[in-house]
Amino acid sequence: MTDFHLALSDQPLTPGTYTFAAINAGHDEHAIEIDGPGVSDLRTPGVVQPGQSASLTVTLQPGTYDIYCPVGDHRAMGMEVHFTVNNAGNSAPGLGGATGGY
Ligand SMILES: [Cu+2]
Repeated sequence: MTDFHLALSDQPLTPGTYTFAAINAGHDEHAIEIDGPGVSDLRTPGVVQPGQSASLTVTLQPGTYDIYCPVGDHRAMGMEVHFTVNNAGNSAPGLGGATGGY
C-alpha cells in the first residue's frame, strides 16, 4: 500500500485460504478490504499506520475479487485492484496454503 496505490504480488491464486500481508509503505493511514465470492467487506481491523503492516486471512473461491483501501476516498484515488481466482493449472509449485503478499 502506498499513497495511493495497491500492488498485489503476481502469484497465481487458486481456491484456498490465504493470508494477505498489508504493508503500508506510504505516508498516510491505509487498510485493505476484500469483496468477492464468499467474502463481503472483509477488512483489516482499524487502519495500518505508515511503516506498519497487518494481515488479513481470507478463503478464496473461484471468481473475481476486488481489493481496495476503505480509508477516506483512497479507493477513488486509485487504491483498488481486481484479481481472479481460478482452478487452472497455472499455479506455482508449492503454493498450497501459501502466503499472499503485497
Ligand atoms: Cu489508503
